[in-house]
Amino acid sequence: MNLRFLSAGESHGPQLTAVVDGLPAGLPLSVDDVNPWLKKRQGGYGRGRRMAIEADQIIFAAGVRGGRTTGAPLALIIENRDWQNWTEIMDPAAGNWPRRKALTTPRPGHADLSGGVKYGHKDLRDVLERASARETAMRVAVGAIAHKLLGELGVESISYVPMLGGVESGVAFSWELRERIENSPLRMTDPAAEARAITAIDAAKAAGDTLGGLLETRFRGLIPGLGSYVQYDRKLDGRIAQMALSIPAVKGVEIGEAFAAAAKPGSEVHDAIYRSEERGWYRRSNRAGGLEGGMTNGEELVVRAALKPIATLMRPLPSVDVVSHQMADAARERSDVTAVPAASVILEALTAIVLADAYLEKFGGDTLAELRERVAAYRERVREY
Ligand code: EPS
Repeated sequence: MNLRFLSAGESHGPQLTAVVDGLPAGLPLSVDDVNPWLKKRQGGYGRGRRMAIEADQIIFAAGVRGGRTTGAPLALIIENRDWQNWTEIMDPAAGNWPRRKALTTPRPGHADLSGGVKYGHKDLRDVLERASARETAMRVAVGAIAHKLLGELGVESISYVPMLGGVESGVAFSWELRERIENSPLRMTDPAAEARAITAIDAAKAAGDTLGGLLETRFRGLIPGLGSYVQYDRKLDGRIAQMALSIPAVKGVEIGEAFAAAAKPGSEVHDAIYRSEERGWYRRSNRAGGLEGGMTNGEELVVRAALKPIATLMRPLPSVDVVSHQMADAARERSDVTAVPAASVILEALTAIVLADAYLEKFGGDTLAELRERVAAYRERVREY
């Protein structure tokens, strides 16, 4: 891995922290490259009261000087405003049992039970604080930086919601709809579907229920040949799928038209190859979603993921108390009704990390200038191939 990072931080602890290693020196970088992503991730109709408390801002604590990366590891911080209300409960010093706000009734579909069994916690807050999707704020910050690097290499991206709570968008994606998507409370292409999905979210909220959906991200301007077919762990589709499935509540990933293609003959699935002086190598269809043989093929990358409904239900499912072993309703925590629009932004950001890593793997480069030269030379070779 060329672009490496680790994050730490609890949902109601003082802050989220990350160390990012492997970025070239000379990448222009300011908080304005990251904060709009954090804001987008916080948005979307159907989010809970927590998002009214937070206003996520990135702090560069190392690795950036004078608006540029230095080549040293980046240290990133996002403070949790809500921590002010949790200082006693989250205090690292030894405390009394039972703790205030201890959680002992695991939520079906959440990490609570398996995490408690695994780490021996009876206050399941010790599990949920880290299992919380709050953690994705920091990964989106890392993704925003990866996206900035990709932008320098001529790559652009988008994310949107093709379906929420069973309400499908009736308007096919196109890049011209970018502004509509960015201004939509659900990141949907279709205003009519959006209105119906908002009604569905309101109904789910009234019923104490939650909704899932589909997320899609696209990247264009990619070179062919990122990733490799030669070894299983170098295949880019596998690397993207791993990253996508690491988003809390994502349970399925699709590249291109994979699930529909499974029912069709090969002649209707594969994308015929063309070449012209003007366009170089190209396809007239992109059912493969930009990946063949574990490598980019130069067409648009299309990644879709399925997000299950959030596990915290205000009208909870049956569960068993881990202390008393009596049947009890699953825990109710303040939560979102749906986070599908936010998850689409997360999918886009995390895919950007995989792609930035793949560029650095193929081209190396200690400086952005070096990296750009090498990418430009390769593009020339691809044209002539
Ligand atoms: C989450 C529960 C909610 C969400 C949170 C994820 O937080 P709280 O328990 O503080 O109300 O708002 O998401 C975020 C904090 C975030 O930044 O996305 C959970 O249990 O996963």
